[in-house]
Amino acid sequence: MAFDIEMIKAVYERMPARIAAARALTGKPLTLTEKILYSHLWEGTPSTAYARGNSYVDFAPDRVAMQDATAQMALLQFMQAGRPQVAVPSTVHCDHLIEAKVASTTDLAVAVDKNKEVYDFLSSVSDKYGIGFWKPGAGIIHQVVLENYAFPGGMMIGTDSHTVNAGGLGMIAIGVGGADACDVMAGLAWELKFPKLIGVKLTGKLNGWTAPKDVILKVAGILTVKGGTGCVVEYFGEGATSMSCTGKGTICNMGAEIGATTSTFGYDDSMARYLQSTGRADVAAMADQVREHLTADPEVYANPEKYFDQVIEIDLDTLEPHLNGPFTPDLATPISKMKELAEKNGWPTKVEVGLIGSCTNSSYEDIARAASLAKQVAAKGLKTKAQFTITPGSELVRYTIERDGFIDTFNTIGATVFSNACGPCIGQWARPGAEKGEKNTIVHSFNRNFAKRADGNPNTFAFVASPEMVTALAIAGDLTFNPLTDTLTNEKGEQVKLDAPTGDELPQKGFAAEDAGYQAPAEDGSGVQVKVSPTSDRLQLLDPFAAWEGSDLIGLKLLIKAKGKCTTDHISMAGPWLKYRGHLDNISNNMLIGAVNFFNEKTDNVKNQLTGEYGPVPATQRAYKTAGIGTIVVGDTNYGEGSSREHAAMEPRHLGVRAVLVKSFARIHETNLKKQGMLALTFANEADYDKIQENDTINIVGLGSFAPEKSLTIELVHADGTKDSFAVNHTYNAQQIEWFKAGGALNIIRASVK
Ligand code: MIC
Ligand code: SF4
Repeated sequence: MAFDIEMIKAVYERMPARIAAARALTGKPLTLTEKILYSHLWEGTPSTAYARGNSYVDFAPDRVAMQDATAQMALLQFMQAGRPQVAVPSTVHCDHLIEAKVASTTDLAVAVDKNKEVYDFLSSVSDKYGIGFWKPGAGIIHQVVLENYAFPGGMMIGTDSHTVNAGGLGMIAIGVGGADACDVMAGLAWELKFPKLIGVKLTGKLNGWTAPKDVILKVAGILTVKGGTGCVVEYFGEGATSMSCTGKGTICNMGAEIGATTSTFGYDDSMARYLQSTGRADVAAMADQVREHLTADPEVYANPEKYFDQVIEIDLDTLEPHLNGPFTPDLATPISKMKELAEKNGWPTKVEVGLIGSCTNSSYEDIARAASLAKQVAAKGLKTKAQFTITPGSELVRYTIERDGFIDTFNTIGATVFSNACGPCIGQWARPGAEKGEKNTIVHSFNRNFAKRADGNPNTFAFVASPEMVTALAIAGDLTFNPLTDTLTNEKGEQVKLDAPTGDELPQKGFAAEDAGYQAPAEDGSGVQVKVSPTSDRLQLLDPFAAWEGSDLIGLKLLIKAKGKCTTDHISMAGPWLKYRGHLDNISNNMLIGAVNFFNEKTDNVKNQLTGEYGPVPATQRAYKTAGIGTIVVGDTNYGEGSSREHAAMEPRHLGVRAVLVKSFARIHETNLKKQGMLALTFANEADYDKIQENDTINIVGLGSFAPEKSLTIELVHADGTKDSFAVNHTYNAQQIEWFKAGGALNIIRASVK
C-alpha cells in the first residue's frame, strides 16, 4: 500500500468540486496546472480568478520533502516554531553528504561515520516530529519521492530545486528554501505568485538514439536558464503520452535549469504502469476514477495558443540527441553539430569520464538502455576509451539493476558504481588529479554543469546528455562522435557501428530491494530528545536575526559587484562545504567566494574600504560586521539561479549584508532573501549597474514608506564626493514587508507561538 493513502484519497475527493468552481470563475477550460493549483488553495473552494504572473496566492501543499543538506537548516528553523508534529506528511532523505571515491559500499561506510552527528540529528528530529526518514544509501530524494510519494494531481514542496522531478508523475512539485518548508510543516499557508503557463506540445514519438533528456536539453536551448522564470511548463501531445513516466520525470527534473517554477504532465497509462510497478496499484486505481481532472480540459490541448502564455512545439520524430554545455545547461548543441562547434570554441574533445545516474537520469529504463550499449563493447570487439561511473538514484533501482545483470554488464566496461546518492553531481567526487586544474572534458547525465560543480576543477568542461549518449561517448572517448552516423575502429581494426539503444521501461520481474532504507517516525515523539552539541562544528542552533531598525539604511559599503553568472554555487559553494550546512557561522566562510569581482575580474578578492586592502569576501564582510557597518551586494541577471539552498541568503544575512541589488533574480533565491529579512532589489534601469563604483558608500532611501509596487531609491556617494541616485524595484507584498520589518519570517512565527 502507498504511504499516506488517506491524504491522497481526500485530495481526489475534493478535486472535482474545486475544479468546477475554478472553471466557473475563470470562465474557460482549464490547463492541468490550473486544476492542481486551484484545488490546493489555502482557502479551500476557489472564490477568485487569479491573474497569472501577478496575484500572490496562498496554497496548501499536500506534502514536504527535504534532503539532508537543506533539511538541517529547515529543521533547525522548524524546531523554533514550537509545534509538536509536522502538519503535513514530510520526509527527510540522506543523499547529498556521501562522497564518491572508491565504490558504493566503502564510500557509504565512510559517509555514515563522517556524518554521524548530522545523520543522528536528522534521524532524531524526524523521529520527534513525525517525519519519515530515509537513511543514507536509500537513494536520492527525487527518485525516492517518485517511487513512493508522488501522485498525479498532488501538490508538494521540497527543499531542493529538483523537487520538480515529481511532475513526471503528474504533480505540481516545487523547490523552495527551508524557511518555506518550515511554514508548511508548521501548518501555515505557502505563498506563490500565480505562475504563467508555458505549453510544450510534443508531436511524434521518441525513437532510435533520442531520449526524454533530449527534449529538455532542446527546451533549455530554446528558453535559456531564465526563460522559464515565473512559469509552469505543461507538456502534452502524442509524444508525451507515448513516453515512460520516468522519462517524464527526467524532463521535469531539468526544468529547474530553465528557472521554471515547475513542469508537469497529465495523468496517462505510463503513470499508471509506473504506480503499479512501484507497489501503488491503489493510487493508480484512485487516479483512474478522477482521470478527467488529472489532465487539462480537451479544448486546451486542441487550441493551446488560446490557453497558455507561450507555446513551444517539438517534433520527436526529428529531434536529435543533444549535448548541453560547457559551464551552463542551456548551451544546446545537436550531436551532428558538435564537431564544428567544439573546434570553433576550442572545447577539448577527448572525453575523460562518462558519468550516468543522479536524480535526473537513473531510472530502470535509463540504465537498461545504457547497458544495451555497454553490452555491444565486447560483442563488437571494442574497448571503452573513457572512464565510466554510475550513481543509481535509489536502492530500489540499484538492487533491481544488479539482479537483472546490468551492473555486471557495466563492469565489463570497467565501470565504477558509486553509492545511491548525489555524489559527483554535487561535487562529492574525489576525482583523482582534479586538484591539478587541467583542462579536460567530461560528459554526464546530470542536470547542471556550472564551473567546478562536479570535481572542483574550473577547467573541467562538463557536457550534459542522455545516459545513452554519455555511454556512447565514453565508449568512443570522443565528444564529437555521432553514433547515428559515425563508426568506431575495433580491436581488430574493423569499422563498427553501435546499434541504437534499447531497454525495458520497467523491470519485467518487478522492482525489488532487500532494505529500501526507510525509518518510520515514533508514534508519539514527545519524549524524543534532539541533541545538538554546543561545541559542534557541524550543527549550530539558530539565533533570531535582529529586526529592522526602522530607518533608511545609510552609509552602507559595497561588498562586491558581481560580474556575470552568479549562481547559488557561486554564492555558497557545495562540494567540500556541504559539511557545514547545519552550521551557519561556519558555512558563512564560503560566502560569495565563487563570484567574480567586476573591478578586478578575480574571485574571492574584494576591496575592504576601511583598510584599502584586498582580501577574501567572507573575511572582508566580517571586518565590516565588526565595525558595525552594513554592506550591499550587487549582481547581474538571474542572480542566485540553480539551487534552493537558503544558505545563499542566510549567510549574507548572518554576516551583516543588508541588501542584494541585481538586474534580475532567480525565483527561489529571491524568496529566500525575503524570508530571511533581507532586501532583494532590482535596478529599475539595468544600466544603473554601471554607476556602481568600487569605493561607493550607499544609502537605501524610502524604507519608511516601504510598500508593495513602490520603488525605493539608491543614493551612491562616490569616493570623489560626487553622487548618483536612481530608483530600484522590488516584488515585496504586504506580508513580505512584514518579514523584512521583523528581521525574517521566522521571527513572526516565533512570536505567534509565544
Ligand atoms: C543541487 O542540485 O544544486 C542541489 C545540491 O541539490 C541543491 C540543493 C542544495 O544546495 O542543497 C538544489 O538543487 O536545490
Ligand atoms: Fe542531488 Fe544532483 Fe539531484 Fe541535486 S541535482 S538532488 S545534487 S543528484
